[in-house]
Amino acid sequence: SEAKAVFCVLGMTCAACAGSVEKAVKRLPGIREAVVDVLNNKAQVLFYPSFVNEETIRETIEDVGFEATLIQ
Ligand code: 9UX
Repeated sequence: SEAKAVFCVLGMTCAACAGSVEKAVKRLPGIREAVVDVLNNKAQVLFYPSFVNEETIRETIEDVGFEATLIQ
């Protein structure tokens, strides 16, 4: 079944930052949806836990160049 994770993402300063985070997360296996809000420094991700987990998603966001913390 589906799970939801919300991350605080620091360092995004324009809409293209959010776009690159969304694109990278959506490339992972097991992602249902990723929505990144640059104004509120949030990334909300729906995923299938048998394919991917919160830590892999968090590290993927960091690999794009932003500090990410799981908040929910
Ligand atoms: Mo905007 Mo973000 O020009 O990494 S893309 S600041």
